This record gives sequence, C-alpha cells and structure tokens, in this order.
Amino acid sequence: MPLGILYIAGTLRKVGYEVHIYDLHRAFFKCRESGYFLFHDLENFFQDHFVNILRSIRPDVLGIGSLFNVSSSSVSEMARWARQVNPTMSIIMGGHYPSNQYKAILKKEEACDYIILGEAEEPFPWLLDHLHDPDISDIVAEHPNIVDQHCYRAEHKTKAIVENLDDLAPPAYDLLPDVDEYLEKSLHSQRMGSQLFSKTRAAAICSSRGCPMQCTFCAAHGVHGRKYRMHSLDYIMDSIDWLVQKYDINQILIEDDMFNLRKERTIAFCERLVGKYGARFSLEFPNGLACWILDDEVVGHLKKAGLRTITFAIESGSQYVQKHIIKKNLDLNLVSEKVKVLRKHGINVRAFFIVGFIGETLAQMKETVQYALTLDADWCEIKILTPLAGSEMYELAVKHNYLSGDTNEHVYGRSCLNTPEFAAQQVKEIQYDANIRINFLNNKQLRDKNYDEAEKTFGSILKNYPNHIFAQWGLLQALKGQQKDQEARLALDRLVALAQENKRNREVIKKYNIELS
Ligand code: B12
Ligand code: SF4
Repeated sequence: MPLGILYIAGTLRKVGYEVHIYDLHRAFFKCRESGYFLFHDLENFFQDHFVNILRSIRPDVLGIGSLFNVSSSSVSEMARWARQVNPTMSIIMGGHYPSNQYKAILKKEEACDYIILGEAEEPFPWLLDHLHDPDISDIVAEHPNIVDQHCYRAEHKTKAIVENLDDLAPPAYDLLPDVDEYLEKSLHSQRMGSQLFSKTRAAAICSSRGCPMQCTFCAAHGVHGRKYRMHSLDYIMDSIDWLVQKYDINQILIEDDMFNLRKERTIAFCERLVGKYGARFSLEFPNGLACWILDDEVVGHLKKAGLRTITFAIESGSQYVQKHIIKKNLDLNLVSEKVKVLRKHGINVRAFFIVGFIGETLAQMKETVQYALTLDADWCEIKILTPLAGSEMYELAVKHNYLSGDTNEHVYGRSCLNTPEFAAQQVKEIQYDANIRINFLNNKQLRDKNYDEAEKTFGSILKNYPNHIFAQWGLLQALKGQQKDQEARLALDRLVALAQENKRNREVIKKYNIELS
C-alpha cells in the first residue's frame, strides 16, 4: 500500500482538494502477471494506462511520487507524457528518489515543475494554495522544502518533517482504486516464510517515522530524518478500528523503520490490541524489528498480539563490518541469543543479510555466510549491496567511481560494484552459493523434520520458479519425509528431468553433490 501517497491524499482531501490516486507500480505488476509485456512495450503501457487515466480525470495538478531510484526513468517518462497530454498542468514530484536527487531531476527533466523535499503533508497543500500567485517563483524560492526549475541550486533547502504525527489527517485508504486487491493480495503475505492465512485481509500502517541509527547503506533518513517521532496509541488504535469496521482486516503490516524502539510503548500497543481484538490479528513487520531491544517479555506480548514470523535485518555476520563499515554495530552473539528467545516462543525467524559493502573483503563476506549457516533461522535472505542515493555508501561509490553507467538504472540485488577488495562477479558467486547452501541444502524445516511446512515452502517457490532445481530437490525431501511415496516419485522424475535439461543444471548437480534418488 502506498502509505505516503495515502497520507498526502488524506491531507489534501481534508483541506478541500479533490484527489485521485493511481498506482502505476501496481498496474505494472498486474500487466506483467497477465503476460501483457509479451505483446507490448513500456511505451504502450504508459499510453494504455497512464495517459488514458489523465485524459479521463483531466487533473489540474499531477503529483508523481517515487520511493525508489530504480523508477527514475519511469518517473521522467510519466512527466513527459503528462506534459504532452496537458501542457499547462502543474507537475509536482516527491518521495525518496526526488528528495535525494532533485538537482539531477530538475536539470534533465523540464516537464517537472516542482519537487517537494521530505515529508510532503505540510508543503503540498501550501504549494497548491499558491500555484496561481503571480509571484509563485519568488515565494517558492523562499520556501524551505520546495524547489523548482529556478531555484534548484539553492543550498539552503531542507527536508520537510512533520513534528507531531497525530496532527495528520488519517491516510485515505478509501481513495485507493480496487482497495480489495491491496487488502487481499499483500506483497508481504506472499513473502517466503511469512504466515499465509487462508483469508487474510491486510492493511499497512506506519506508527512512527524516523530512525536514529546511522547505518551507512540506508537512505531512509533522506526523507524522514533521524528524529524518532511517534503516533500516539490512541491515533493508531483509531486507525485500526476504522480499518476493521470498513475493511474487516485481520492482518496488520507495520511499516515503521524502528517500531520497537520504546519497550513500554511496544508492550502497551500489544496489550491494547489484544484487549480489544483478542487473537484476531496476525502482525507483520516487513522492515524488521530492532533485535537488540527484544526480550522475553516483549516477545511474549508480540506473540499474543499476533506475531508469527519475525524479520531480523542483521546485514553482516562479521563483527568488524558491523562496527567499522556499516556502523549498525549489532552484537552478533546477542543476536544469536535473541533467536533462541524467539524459538522458545515458537516464532519463525527470517534473517536479512547483505554482502558486497564498500570496504568489505571477500573473507568478511564468507564470515557472514558462516554466521548465517549457524544462526538457526528459518530463512536467510542474502542480498547484494546496491548503493542507495542518499546513503553514505552511495557517496563513497560515486566518489571513488566504483559504479558504472547510470547509477539509477542499477537493479537492486544485482552486483554493480567493483572495488579494490572485490569484483562484482565474485560477490554474485558468494551470494548464490550462500543462498543454495543455507536455504536449500541446509534448510531448517528439513533439518527439523518439519516436512509439511517444507513442502509448502518449496511448493511456493516452484509455483513462481517451476525450473528451480534446488526447490525441486527440497520438495522431494519433504515428500519422502512424509512418506508420500507416489508424489515423491513424481517429484523425483521432475528432478531427474531438470538435472538433464541443460549444461548449467548438470554442473550444479555435480558441484553440490545432489543425489538423484
Ligand atoms: C513500504 C516500503 C516499500 C514497499 C512499497 C509500497 C508502496 N507502494 O509504497 C515495497 C515492499 C514495494 C518496497 C520495495 C522496495 N523498496 Co522500499 N520501502 C518501504 C518503506 C519501508 C516505507 C515506505 C512508507 O510507506 N513510508 C511511510 C510514508 C508515510 O512515507 P513515504 O512513503 O516516504 O512518503 C512521504 C514522502 O516520501 C513524501 N512523498 C511520498 N510520495 C509522494 C508523492 C508526491 C507527489 C510528493 C510531493 C511527496 C511524496 O511524502 C510522504 C508523506 O510524508 C521505505 C522506508 C521508509 N522509511 O520510508 C522503504 C524504501 C523507500 N525502500 C527502499 C528500497 C531500496 C526498496 C527496494 C528497491 C528494495 C529491494 N531490494 O528490492 C524495493 C523496490 C521496489 C520496486 N521498485 O520494485 C529504499 C529507497 C531508497 C532509494 N532512494 O531508492 C527505502 C527508503 C528504504 C531504505 N532503507 O533506504 N518498499
Ligand atoms: S537500516 Fe534500519 S536501523 Fe539502520 S538507519 Fe536505516 S532504518 Fe535505521
């Protein structure tokens, strides 16, 4: 759910503007799922979806939000298409990518009139109220959080921050077209290892903004700053009550960067949720919870409130990298202890790691793999660093020229850095090997003889990647473990067929000693 847009829409509606929301990100994924791109290209997509919407709604102002650098070229295309449709429409951009790269955007994109830096709830209505002032350019030049084509070089601009989150109008979920699709088909509930409830209706909320930590690879402070601000529990409970009444939700995705920074607040939230709704909810924290603050008491409360799977963003299994390179400085022994506490409460653990930090050596990356292998997590996501504009790592990458080509075009998760310590290909190999060894060959559910869960896990991977030879191997073990002989025979036939399918598969079968029996 595009929460930022929903907050802005709620604010604008409250002060009297008519707002329409269009989620191109979602439209794109729907088209991809439907096979649209087998027959059409991106230009057709814009024409079919975006331009037609603009022609039918005929807005006076177009706001383009973009959270991700990867969408930079789409953002530019949208502005240009919109300008063609209506040469006099005001085009305003905002979100993480425009906030962090406003100079570059304004320089190359004439179609963009204004960029709002940071949290837009206050500057956006201000700008709309002043759009028709004859001296708009002069007054924007004086505004601390808005830039336009005339003043993008102004260095005194800062990111807008909402001091009191409870002053904000509630997010306008009801303005989302096809809201049921968001509620029923949440991206997060389809993630590996997360609880799948048969009739999940999930909504996202954001209970706090800002994170005081200084991780060098993170760009979240580029919009929300480092000052931690919280909605009151009354505000949060009101939002949840509304979502229950209107949409009958039973899962809450809490999108905070640092939900559990205050222990008492975390416990009080759980108590109020359970006090009012009992065991109605499953709770998910897609960005993870700060593991060093979790203790037996907090975990017990979170479990009662509906936590089934937890995400730990550990990032590195090397204490040196933790302290000196990423400055997250997690105590790795403590993290292992916390995993035991979670196990005691029967909570699944997904751990996130990153390899390929600038300054990291290949040996330190292997330390991460080793640490992940011994962590006893249910699933480990091992990603490759992509420097995010607005982060310290990105500044380093640019300064030392470690990135090639247009940095915005780098696809997240693929190796794109070559440093004195490693070449991109070496990092890719470490990451691939780690994923196979940790999540497949040493799969926790298989080790624990939790075969029915393993069958679900590998089955869901095969649904998305039918030719995944290691998932096929995992499924075979899960079926054998349950003595589902007939299904196991079919799974083995498929594994043998995959193993012979191409040279690459023959090589990996040999490399990882996969038995075809
Ligand atoms: C939820 C989320 C997602 C959801 C997005 C759902 C959605 N459609 O919005 C999903 C799961 C899809 C996602 C995916 C990814 N994410 Co993400 N995500 C977040 C997260 C955690 C929260 C966003 C949020 O809802 N915040 C709360 C709301 C209130 O704030 P907001 O969205 O920033 O909105 C405010 C301002 O940005 C601004 N604003 C927003 N929209 C607009 C529009 C206009 C017109 C204007 C004027 C202003 C404006 O005003 C809003 C209100 O104050 C942020 C971290 C963060 N703290 O923001 C990362 C974050 C945005 N994600 C990030 C990344 C890197 C990714 C991925 C690339 C990760 C990956 N490895 O795959 C993918 C990319 C997806 C893709 N392109 O395919 C980075 C982006 C950094 C960058 N510069 O590129 C962030 C900042 C995390 C980080 N640690 O650095 N993500
Ligand atoms: S990675 Fe997480 S903990 Fe670190 S600064 Fe970013 S939001 Fe905070």
